[in-house]
Amino acid sequence: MIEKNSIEHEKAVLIGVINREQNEEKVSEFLDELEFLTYTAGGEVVKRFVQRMDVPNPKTLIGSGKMEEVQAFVKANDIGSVIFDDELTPAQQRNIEKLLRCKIVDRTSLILDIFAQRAQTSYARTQVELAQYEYLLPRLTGLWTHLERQRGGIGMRGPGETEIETDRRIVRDRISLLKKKLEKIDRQMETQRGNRGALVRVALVGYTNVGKSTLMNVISKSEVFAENKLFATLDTTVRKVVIGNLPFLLSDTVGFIRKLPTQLVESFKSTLDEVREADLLLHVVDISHPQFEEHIDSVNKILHEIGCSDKNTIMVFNKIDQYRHEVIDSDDLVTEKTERHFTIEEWKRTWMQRVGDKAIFISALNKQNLDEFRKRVYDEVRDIHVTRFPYNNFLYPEHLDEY
Ligand SMILES: Nc1nc2c(ncn2[C@@H]2O[C@H](COP(=O)(O)OP(=O)(O)OP(=O)(O)O)[C@@H](O)[C@H]2O)c(=O)[nH]1
Ligand SMILES: [Mg+2]
Repeated sequence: MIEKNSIEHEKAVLIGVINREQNEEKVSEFLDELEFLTYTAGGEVVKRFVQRMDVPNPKTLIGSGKMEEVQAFVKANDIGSVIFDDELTPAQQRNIEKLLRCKIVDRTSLILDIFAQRAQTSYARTQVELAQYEYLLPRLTGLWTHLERQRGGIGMRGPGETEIETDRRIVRDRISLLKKKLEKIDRQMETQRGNRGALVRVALVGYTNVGKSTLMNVISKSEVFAENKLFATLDTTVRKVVIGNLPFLLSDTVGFIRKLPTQLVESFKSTLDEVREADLLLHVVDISHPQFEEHIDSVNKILHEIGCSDKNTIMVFNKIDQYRHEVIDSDDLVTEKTERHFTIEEWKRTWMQRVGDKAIFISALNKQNLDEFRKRVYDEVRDIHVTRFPYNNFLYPEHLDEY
């Protein structure tokens, strides 16, 4: 089921749609992210097609004129995959496949593909495989409904349906098998988590590629894989960290993304248990990313979905070394100042206003402001510890100079 590097070094084309919900600028941002996803999956984007339309074409998503343009380009340039930012219905996918005669990928299947490539442990692989089958199941139905309709009528129903049923059953059996396998691993991991004792648990969460693993590495002096690609981390790593003389557990886990496929959220349930069971979340943000505030919203949405929105959270704004604000020419009386022109100081003020001392600005890579970060985490962990063990205060020295 898991295909490795299925679109490696392939030439790809991206397709986005401008409508009432997403204006031109938004679509261009979405396609930037889709391009990064494509690159992470091993593909190379050679062209983007964007169409303005309020109602999507039920047959092919984009209009027939635009589709002809894409068709000609695909043929002339040896394109391996055409990647849509919007989710396609099974019927649209089939129709487009017939027209373009190359792989048709949507955002969800692209993300699933990356997860499949990146899954290292058998646990992660099982989770991804489950998500892939969950994605496949309704599409399988669609495929056969199409054939059913084509054959149609009396006499054709029997064998057709048997085939559909057989296919669906195979996939369903596989799904329940994978679920059982995961349940077993879950129980083992639960026991493992239970064995960790009474230490306070802190979890790094955030959008993908914001620097969670890098921060984990500098804080815990460990060697968690970090790179400038999306979803570098799929498995959860837990390390014991000591700040001052206060030990706690820090976990680094899978990054989030806008429209994270629901199948993935569901099958990564157990990986996300680490987040669910944490006493404190460090929500890491890449402040140098132009859409960082949207990223925060996406992460909060997923945290809400997994029942973690009320957790004690510190906002960690990372990559301050890389942040560049746009400067307005002082003679420029026309351009209005927007968030794009905020300096780090201004961002600090706005976020401090929102979350008080629960915001901190650092660079994990250049190790800027890490002492303040450590102190903030220390204070928070200590407070949790004190509430939990009110009589056990031997841990806290008078002077906290040595973090
Ligand atoms: N300039 C700069 N780059 C950073 C900083 N922190 C991390 N990076 C880079 O950002 C990229 C992503 O870092 P990771 O630590 O892998 O990010 P992550 O959040 O763990 O990503 P996923 O596991 O993919 O979700 C790497 O290329 C890091 O070197 C920072 O403070 N400044
Ligand atoms: Mg990571």
